[in-house]
Amino acid sequence: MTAAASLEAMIDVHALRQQFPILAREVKGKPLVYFDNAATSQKPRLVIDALVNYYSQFNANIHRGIHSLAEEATAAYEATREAVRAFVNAASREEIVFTRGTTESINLVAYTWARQELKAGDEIIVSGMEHHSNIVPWQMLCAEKGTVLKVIPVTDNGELDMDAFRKLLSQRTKFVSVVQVSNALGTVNPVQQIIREAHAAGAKVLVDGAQSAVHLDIDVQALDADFFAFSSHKVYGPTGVGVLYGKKELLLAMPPFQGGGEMIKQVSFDGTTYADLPYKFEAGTPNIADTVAFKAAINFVNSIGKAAIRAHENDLLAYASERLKTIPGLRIIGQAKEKVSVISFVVDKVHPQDIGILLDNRGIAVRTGHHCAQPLMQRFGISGTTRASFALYNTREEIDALVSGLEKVIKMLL
Ligand code: C6P
Repeated sequence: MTAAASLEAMIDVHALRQQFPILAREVKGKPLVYFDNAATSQKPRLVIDALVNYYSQFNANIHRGIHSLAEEATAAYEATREAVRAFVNAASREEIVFTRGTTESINLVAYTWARQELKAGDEIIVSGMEHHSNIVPWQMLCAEKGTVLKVIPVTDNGELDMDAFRKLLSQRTKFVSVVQVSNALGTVNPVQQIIREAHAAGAKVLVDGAQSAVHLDIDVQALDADFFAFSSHKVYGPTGVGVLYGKKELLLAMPPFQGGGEMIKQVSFDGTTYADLPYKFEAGTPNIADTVAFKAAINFVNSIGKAAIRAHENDLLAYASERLKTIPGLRIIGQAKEKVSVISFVVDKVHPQDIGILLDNRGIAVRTGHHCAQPLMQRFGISGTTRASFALYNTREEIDALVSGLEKVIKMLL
């Protein structure tokens, strides 16, 4: 048995599926095949139970009350912060800021660090495979400050053109913001190398980990990332919770994001002082319940182990890639050497949306469209793709259902 196969054997998919109540339901009278995991993963019972338990047993506002419920809720909320710290190997819990999601985490950096540090003529580099949430905040900043946005081109097989990246780097480069794993192609980008080279040019780096955190081992210290952003809901956790990791010295020097309760030390009409890290960036009552339940998701992932998850998902990726190639007229967009379990494809003369609707009639959930990566679609000269993204609970049988469903759907549409 190969090392990968032995790791895969460690995942008992059929037992695991029992832990996800939603996987037992039917859609349009057919068993649900959920292949939209890159949009959001399904939640194991442990996470759902943690949410119910929070509201049933110790709901209270945090960091303010001295009564027992408030103390318990605060302890549970802060326990998630510690779990996240360990999950990404940050040096300290002060470096973990809770947000609403990756989008808000990136905006936080744009509105605070970048607004304070960047001036007209400074350059920001993003890549041609970014999600809109890692493009638009920087365009808004450029419009306000006169900074200049540069774009790393994407090659035909869906990788970053690293030589072009090196040519873009200069003394004017002050910030690089790149996605670690493309949501639309599945490409794993060499972010460690990008960070090293950007640092050598004197720039800070944000890594968009929205798609990577669920598949790859994340070690922000080994990466030497200045900022790292991701969302709970793509890591088997609840929606409405995100993480911004930032190096302590950067967070300390940054102005607050939003003003309000929780983020202050002392308020008077003569002046206000701000709370210590990370609370300076967490104004108002946060999403306590979902944050508390996010810890159950992290424990769930840790209990299986990313290596075993990856081995299983890589098997699904290889199997699906081979099977999809047998469909006439189907072209996979994104053939990078390093990929996670995301397959985007187009079919000659067939609109992705029609495929999505007809697959849904067969109980198969895929995502169709531009995947919030319109510049990437423009790069490939297409309006969108059909995307199937696999998680640890998916099976080869489900891929068989996708392939036979696709064959029938394409016949109907041609
Ligand atoms: N991508 C997808 O179906 P939020 O919505 O804030 O949790 O995450 C935004 C985001 C940022 N970066 C990347 C690489 C992403 O993939 C996403 C979310 C979903 O691909 C919804 S468009």
